[in-house]
Amino acid sequence: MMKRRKIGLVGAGQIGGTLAQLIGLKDLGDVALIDIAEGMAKGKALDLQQSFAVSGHDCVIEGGSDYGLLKGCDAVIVTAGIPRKPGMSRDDLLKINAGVIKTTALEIKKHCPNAFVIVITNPLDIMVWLMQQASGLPTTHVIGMAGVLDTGRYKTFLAQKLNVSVQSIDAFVLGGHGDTMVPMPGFTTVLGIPLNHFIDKGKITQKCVDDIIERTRNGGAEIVNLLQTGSAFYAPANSAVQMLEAYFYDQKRALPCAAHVKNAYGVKDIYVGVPCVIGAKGVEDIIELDLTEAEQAAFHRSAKAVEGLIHDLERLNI
Ligand code: A3D
Repeated sequence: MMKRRKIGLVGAGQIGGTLAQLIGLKDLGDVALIDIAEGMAKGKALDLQQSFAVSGHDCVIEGGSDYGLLKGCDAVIVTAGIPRKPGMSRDDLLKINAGVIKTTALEIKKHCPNAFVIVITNPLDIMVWLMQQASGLPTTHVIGMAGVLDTGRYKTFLAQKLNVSVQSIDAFVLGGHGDTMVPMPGFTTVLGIPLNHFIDKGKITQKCVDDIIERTRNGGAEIVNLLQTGSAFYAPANSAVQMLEAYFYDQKRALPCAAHVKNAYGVKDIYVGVPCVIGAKGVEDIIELDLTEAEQAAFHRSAKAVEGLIHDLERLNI
């Protein structure tokens, strides 16, 4: 008999709540929703449980502030942390969120050391690095969500411009999350046909592709400015669920994720966005590509930014 899966969600904010809903509606398993704001975790759990009763989904969802709820989880998705507030320095934010990740890492190690862990908390690449270091979980089982979301944004804008379904577009982004992300137009295709063909045929201009890349890089900020409070949460949650499904269903799906790179792309022992294969063993492979000089330089800038943050953590004694 197959046991029901259990998914721990640390952080019951915008993304955490959306994740819980998606997991329930997709019948991926039971949910433990944990947040320092106990009432919010309990309240959202109760609301969602009642919503599952309406749609006839069997997901059992518990909420609270006790990390003991993580016991028996097969996977954990971490969104806990605070956003940067006015007047707060980058170091302040790094310190606070690093503290949250460290605590969470130790609790995961204690309650569900065999879980597959997906980190979403920003600053992403360094938070996922810290999660692995502090938990001691295998690098195959600690991964960060960013590339799937960034790729989703890139594909959205391209599909709109080319007037084709997003389903026909294949693409990925490389490098760290945020300003240093490296979209890869050279590896973008529509029905397997390289994007360059569409530029040659006048379906889209190079300038337009460049603008789309820029808009993708600023995709998070664009939504923050529109929402006024908070940041994107539907697409980030959907992206993490895609990674979770690849693991649960042993899809061996190639996805761009913040993964541990032991020695590839000219970097060693850091977490950075690379195309990886996710299956039942976690991160089963990292796909290495021959990059152009410009792509390699952009990737290095991205990796350097992550290394800089590792030094910041040491400097701040974290
Ligand atoms: P939000 O709605 O603020 O939820 C975060 C939750 O974490 C809040 O409910 C807090 O109460 C909770 N929390 C804070 N400290 C703790 C703690 N010590 N233990 C347990 N819970 C705690 O944010 P959100 O859901 O919109 O975003 C969550 C995170 O994801 C933020 O760090 C965002 O910056 C980040 N994010 C990353 C991406 C990427 O692509 C990497 C995209 C969007 C958001």
